[in-house]
Amino acid sequence: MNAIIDCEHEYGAHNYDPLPVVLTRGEGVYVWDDAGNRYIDMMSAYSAVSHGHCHPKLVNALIEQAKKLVIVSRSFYTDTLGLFLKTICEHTRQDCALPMNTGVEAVETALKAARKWAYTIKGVPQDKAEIIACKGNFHGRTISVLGMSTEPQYRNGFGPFPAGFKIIPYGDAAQLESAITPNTAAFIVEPIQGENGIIVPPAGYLKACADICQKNNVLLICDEIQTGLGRTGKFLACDHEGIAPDGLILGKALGGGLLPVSLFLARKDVMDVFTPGDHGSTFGGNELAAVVGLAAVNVLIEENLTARAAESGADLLQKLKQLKSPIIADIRGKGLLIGIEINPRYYSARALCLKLLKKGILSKETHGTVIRLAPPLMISSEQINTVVSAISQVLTEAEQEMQGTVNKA
Ligand code: IF1
Repeated sequence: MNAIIDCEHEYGAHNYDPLPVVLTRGEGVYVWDDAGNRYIDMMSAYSAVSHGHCHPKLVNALIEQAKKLVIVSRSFYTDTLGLFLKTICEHTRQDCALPMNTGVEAVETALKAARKWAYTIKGVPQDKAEIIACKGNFHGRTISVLGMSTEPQYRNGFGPFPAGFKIIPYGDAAQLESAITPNTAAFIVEPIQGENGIIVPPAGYLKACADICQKNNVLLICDEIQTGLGRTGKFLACDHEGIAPDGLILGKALGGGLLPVSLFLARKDVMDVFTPGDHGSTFGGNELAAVVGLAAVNVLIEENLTARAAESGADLLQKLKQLKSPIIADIRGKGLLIGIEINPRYYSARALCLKLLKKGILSKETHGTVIRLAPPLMISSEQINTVVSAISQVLTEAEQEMQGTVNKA
């Protein structure tokens, strides 16, 4: 293991601080390390592997298409992109979609659409469009998207950033209303803030924001790159509040855990601001991505993964809430997007993740104090029980260590 880690350390940028494990194989909820140890993956690659690792139907779809035609550029039509876009528009009740690759590329697409819609449809003066985002947001790491970020570490050393963004607190619709001006193009928001620590806003927040946006002719754009595609127990997290945003961003699991596939979806009048040559991407909407993306949506439906996420998530949340420990500050989430907030005065979230690793559970802390639990959506109740038992054991170990230090003191 060490030689592999040393090699990555020597030749790779140090932009991550991985846990000390070298993974070599994945199947469903499980991954194996280079010593043959098996782990339950509670990270699913930040929700990109909702279907489970190396899903046979998705891998076969990829292999068969890879033998036929992979990419010809958008200079030509292909026989799969239309069906993929039609299918995802029907499931999300959006009029049309623009395919990209990574999540942040789809976010950039959304920002460009919102600005051009503001200038050409709403009548905002050129270069005066404002886009409102929330404190604690995470929409990706390009320099323009970081223009909205409030996280010092993601911004330090990378300025200057483009203008045109306004930040409001998350979870308070009244703050949105008071931030809107005649130049406001859009409000971009995560239905649940993932990176910020699985922050679930008050019930009714999204609906209130949707009403405020409609009243003020402001586009509501929901970033469902992490919360979408069944993760929170509904096809979209927006569905919990029965709203259909004016713009929607999908990514991660849309690629079936096999390759990057993302989309910006929107109302027709918004998407129609793009004219040929306005925007594009070499790999955006390639034949392979369209086939895998379509298969990912179909498997999500066929295997009823959204309902399973709702049921398993409720089961996991309820069992976690029964764990009583001073180390736990809060347990929160929706569906299979759950966070355990650790009280930093008592223990470190990363240290607990290292203990969980030794017990065959893969997880990772986010924002320093929150342990993210976001497994593949087909996790079984037995596997959930194994995870809860391991968490209970590591909490007990941590408390004994704390007690030990108290006794020594
Ligand atoms: C990292 C976070 C999770 C996202 C939302 C857009 C993007 C993401 C809501 C951009 C990406 C990833 C990025 C990855 C870690 C991971 C992450 F902690 F960074 F925020 F999941 F919570 N909108 N999130 O969550 O999509 O361009 O990456 O495909 O950058 O370390 P991307």
